[in-house]
Amino acid sequence: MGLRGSKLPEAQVLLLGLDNAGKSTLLYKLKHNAYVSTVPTIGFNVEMFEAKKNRKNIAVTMWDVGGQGKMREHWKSFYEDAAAVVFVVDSSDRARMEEARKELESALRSEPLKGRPLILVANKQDVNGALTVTEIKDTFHLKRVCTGRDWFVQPCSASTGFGVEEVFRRVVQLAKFPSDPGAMKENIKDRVHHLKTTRRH
Ligand SMILES: Nc1nc2c(ncn2[C@@H]2O[C@H](COP(=O)(O)OP(=O)(O)OP(=O)(O)O)[C@@H](O)[C@H]2O)c(=O)[nH]1
Ligand SMILES: [Mg+2]
Repeated sequence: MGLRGSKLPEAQVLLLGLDNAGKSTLLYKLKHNAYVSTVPTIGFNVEMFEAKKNRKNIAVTMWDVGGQGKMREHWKSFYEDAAAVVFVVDSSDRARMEEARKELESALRSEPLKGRPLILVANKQDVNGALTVTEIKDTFHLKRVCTGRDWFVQPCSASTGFGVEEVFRRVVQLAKFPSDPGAMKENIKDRVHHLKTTRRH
């Protein structure tokens, strides 16, 4: 993965979540600061952002992969290079919370995503009866499934813009960039670990 053209230290960020969670709405709200009417994503959308971290310019590439049943089979092809996962949940869809929990857990259990930070976006907070951050944390057993990784739950409404900038700020904070202090050492450690574990199969 990676978009050509940027010479800045770059991190690939993966937007995951069930269909209708609001991933594409979030992506376009971030990119254009506007509500964009979406259709279910077949394949993926990708956008690049520039920001600052530790007073250095950095680039964030966000991959928004379709969340419909058939599309989820393709999620794993994006895992390898993901510096962070943003998992978007429709907080008002109580009926599908368990389905979302299972998908998140299965993604986080995969080898390439081991130790990668998670930003869980509790989206659609503008809808009456939406689960709160505390309820989401409990429902997703986040303390347990996020052992060994940095994580944060951000309340958000991708359509109104509430919490959207905070999502991005957390992404920049938690994702590792090549310019971060000690990042080279970490990258090499990750790479060796990955090679060791994939060789076994
Ligand atoms: N009320 C409300 N509706 C939202 C919000 N975010 C997204 N939506 C709506 O939810 C629907 C689905 O949004 P999408 O962004 O297309 O969902 P998605 O996660 O990209 O779905 P797939 O591409 O199928 O994986 C659209 O009708 C959006 O307008 C929100 O914060 N609040
Ligand atoms: Mg979409």
